[in-house]
Amino acid sequence: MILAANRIQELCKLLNRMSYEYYVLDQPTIDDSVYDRLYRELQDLEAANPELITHDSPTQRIGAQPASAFTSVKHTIALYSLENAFNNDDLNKWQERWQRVEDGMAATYICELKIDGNAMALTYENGLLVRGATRGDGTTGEDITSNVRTIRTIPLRLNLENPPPVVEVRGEAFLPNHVFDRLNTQREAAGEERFKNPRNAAAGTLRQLDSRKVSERQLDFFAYTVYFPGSDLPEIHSQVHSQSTALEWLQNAGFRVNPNRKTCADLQAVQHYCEQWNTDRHDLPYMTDGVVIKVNEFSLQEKLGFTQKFPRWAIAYKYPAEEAPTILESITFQVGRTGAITPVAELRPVELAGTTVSRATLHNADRLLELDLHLGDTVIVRKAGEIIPEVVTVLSELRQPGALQCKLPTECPECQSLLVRPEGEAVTRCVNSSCPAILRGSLTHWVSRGALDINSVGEKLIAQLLESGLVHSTADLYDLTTEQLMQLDRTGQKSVEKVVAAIAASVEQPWSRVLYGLGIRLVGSSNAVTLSEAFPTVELLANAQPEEISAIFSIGDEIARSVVQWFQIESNQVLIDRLRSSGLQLVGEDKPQEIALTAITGKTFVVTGTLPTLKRDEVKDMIRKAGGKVTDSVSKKTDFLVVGEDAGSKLEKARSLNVAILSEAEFLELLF
Ligand code: 3BD
Repeated sequence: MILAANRIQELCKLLNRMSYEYYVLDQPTIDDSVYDRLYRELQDLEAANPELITHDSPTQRIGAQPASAFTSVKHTIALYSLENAFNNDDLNKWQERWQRVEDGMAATYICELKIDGNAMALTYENGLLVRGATRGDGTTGEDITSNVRTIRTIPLRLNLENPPPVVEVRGEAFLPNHVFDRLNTQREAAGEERFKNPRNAAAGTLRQLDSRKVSERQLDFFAYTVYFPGSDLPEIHSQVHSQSTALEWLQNAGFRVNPNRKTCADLQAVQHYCEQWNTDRHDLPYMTDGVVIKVNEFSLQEKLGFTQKFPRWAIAYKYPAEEAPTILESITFQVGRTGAITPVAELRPVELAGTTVSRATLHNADRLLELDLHLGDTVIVRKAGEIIPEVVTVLSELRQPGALQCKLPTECPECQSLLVRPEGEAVTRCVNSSCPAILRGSLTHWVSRGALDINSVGEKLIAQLLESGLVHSTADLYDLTTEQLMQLDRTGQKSVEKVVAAIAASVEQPWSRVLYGLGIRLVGSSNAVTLSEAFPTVELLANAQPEEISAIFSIGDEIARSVVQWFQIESNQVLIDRLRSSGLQLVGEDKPQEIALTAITGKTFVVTGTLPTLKRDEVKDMIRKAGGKVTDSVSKKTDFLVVGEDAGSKLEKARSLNVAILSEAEFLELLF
């Protein structure tokens, strides 16, 4: 019995330490599988000796029975609210105000990220977590101890030798963004309503009556306040005399404390911190909606005291709202250069994150249908960081009776041809290759910086060229004359000559840029570089099988299919021919010479078996670089089989088809 008691105690201590290292420090020192085994040993010992189960055992994080309701609890120390500041001016006024009350004392500030979660109060008695409660109205909250116990970053026992008799800890419980995203994906799949934001999802989770469900949600907690009520503890008060030392104490006791806090010597440094985190916060794995600024020294905090609602020594600097309600006035449908139809919400203008927003994307047809928008609806728009404004939700409760439902058009708004929605895709497309909108998009893309980079051809000129009928395809750009351009409403001969010269100069742009400029779906600038290196001429790419394309590292099946489909379209083949006649680079930069010199150009290879010195991938790379093709299987079209040891069925097939067979040495001879 003594043995079991000892072992249980040691296991609890060890497992709690491992859990702390894993969850709070994010630095596990022992493998998960070891944890699992020791955990199971503890479970077995506790099952055999239920009287030895302790309150801080890691097996006791999840309650056995769902609660039937939460009881309310009165906070012995009220949770205050925070005054809000929305700009530097508000911060200056706040400083002036508190300095009028208590000037002359040296003060520093501490800035903490304002976690957008749910405020909690935790009580520890003799080091053990005995209660967890919601903030409620600040005076009375709900006892959610069983749920709080499931949060892995909240210690069940303080990590201290001699804990004070009573410790009250306050902090913010929150749901990390990736957990929120996954949760919403799951809810959507199950036909349940999405949570609006991580804070609501965390609140909903904390009010769950079944703590087993809470445990699955992976809530997290940042601690920011500690009280030692009821007793005078000189040794503690000499150690904890400011907000920054309090946070250190919390960290030592085993809590997760936000690492991005900063002490600031003056308000200017505070303002700089706020500015910096206004951008940097978008890279954090959790939501923050501002900064809490506190006078650091407790002695000064005590002198300043509280108003009816707020501490005078703290203020919340709130970032401009990123979401706001507004009215949906209409929907327009934009046609992109790939023909994709993007519904755009035209909105009553609203101030958001420092700019006026009057349009927001609805992304695609699916999203439009999902939101079930009606004209005049009240919608919530969001603009976060550099992100394009988007419609997040609709407040359908506020819908006017008889409001018209927004539907997807069946015809292209620009060319009236019938729209197509491929099975299983969220996107509806116009597939008319001479649709003016697609043409406009294609031209804009062609002249863009990453593609042919023809700076002097802008949106306005493109519109003129299309309207006048001078241009029907990107290839037409290269046939434009000064005289034709002079007919357009342009400034003068000089600028027209500049345009013609710029277009003419663009024929020197490398093959990779031309390929990118073609605007093939999924072929962005880096895929274009990869493809142009693997397929040094347009013929090689145009004649490639999807497997040959997807065999290239970093090029997937879908990209390969998109490329093959593009080259199958006759108008695209005509385009390539015309670009070639205009002198555009459809061949890799210094490849022509190299290709002319080898017997590999245009030939199809299969590589099999273990080669004496080279890796198969190296050989394939060399073949592609020399203008040859590589495929996976031997067929009548195969010109050469490069073989090593243990070749197998490919060698037999090559023999039966009379395909030339090369050893590594023979291959190298052919190459050089
Ligand atoms: C945070 C008050 C004081 C102790 C009062 C200064 C208002 C929510 O990260 N410090 C923080 C955070 C919140 C805080 C204080 N420090 N109060 C703090 C806070 N780092 N979010 N809050 N709260 C907590 C609130 N909650 C719901 C409804 C009304 N007010």
